Amino acid sequence: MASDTHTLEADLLDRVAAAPDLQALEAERVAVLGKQGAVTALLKSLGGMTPEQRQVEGPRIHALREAVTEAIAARKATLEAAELDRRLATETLDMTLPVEMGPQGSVHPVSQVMDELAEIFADLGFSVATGPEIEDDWRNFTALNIPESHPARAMHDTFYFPRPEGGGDAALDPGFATNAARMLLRTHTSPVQIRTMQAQQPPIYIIAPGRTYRSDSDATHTPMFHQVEGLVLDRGIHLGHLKWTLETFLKAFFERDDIVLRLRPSYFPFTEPSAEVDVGYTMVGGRRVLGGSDGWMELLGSGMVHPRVIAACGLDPDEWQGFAFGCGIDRLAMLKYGMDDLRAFFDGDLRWLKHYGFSALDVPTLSGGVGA
Ligand code: 2NM
Repeated sequence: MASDTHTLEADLLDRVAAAPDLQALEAERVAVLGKQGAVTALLKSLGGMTPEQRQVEGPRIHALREAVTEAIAARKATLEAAELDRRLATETLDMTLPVEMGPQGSVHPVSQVMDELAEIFADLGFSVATGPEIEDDWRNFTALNIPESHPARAMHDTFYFPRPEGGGDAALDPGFATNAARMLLRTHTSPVQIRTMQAQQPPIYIIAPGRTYRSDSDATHTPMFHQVEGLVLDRGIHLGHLKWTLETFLKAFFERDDIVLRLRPSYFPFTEPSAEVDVGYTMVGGRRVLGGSDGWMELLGSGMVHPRVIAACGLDPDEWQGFAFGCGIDRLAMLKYGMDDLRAFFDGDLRWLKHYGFSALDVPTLSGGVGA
């Protein structure tokens, strides 16, 4: 019996050591230690032995089971280590490959158009000027030759801040009208032009894009909207410069050579003379497309800067003349990229942004096309 157990043990250990893979080893384990296994059968045979036999055979059989169990565990560890080595060697991951999902998010059409404007006007020698959205009454109205009685000052148009306690009115610009220091949300970006004229000597060639606010809300008006205004102040500037600049800008922006402008006499307090600028359009499949001149749509306001505005900024209007213009950026974006509901611009709807947004890498350049 003793030599039987020894022979069996040697045989089993050989087979365990020879198991080529984890699957074969598991089959071996079941054949030896499973319910019908060889060693299990030996353990069962203990029941039919006399106590004397059991005393001798018991420890041998248990030792055999112990030895085989250990051998299987050792072989399993070896095979698992080999399997891991094999996977590490074959399942390589190239960390230099681009990630599967590209960058999420997109550039809002308003931002895209602002970048396009900056690019087009930079090519004409203009720089971008910015200023605060919270302004004082003087820079937003008075300096622009908008008298106290002007309808634009009516409470329903302008978002005013409450007057400071104890009436600190004259604190900001002492010497001006008592309302001068009253704070408000700018109703146009013109105060940026005022700040620029106050701060630097001409020649001045700037555009001022940014957020503006008016207490107005319907299908075509939002309380916050975006404007771009331009200002040129130099010697000998006349209406011809204004028309050429706007024509050149619109041709570049809409990427068409057949853009036609029509200047209509108009009135703004801050320009004299003033002109409404209409752009010709043609009907294409029931849609108005800029270019040609089947009809006219009003797109910009403009004019020669009023001498009183130049003087209010501390400059001599006999020495410096200039033109200015303004238009809505949101409207420019709608016309160029075909959106029809202004309110959707500021809803923050991810599906809308995904559809109308631009890639962060799609930077407008004159050489690459500003409408790309
Ligand atoms: C417009 C139309 C016409 C304008 C005037 C000025 C300033 F500061 F130079 F006087 N800035 N912007 C202007 C002129 C704006 O927007 C429809």
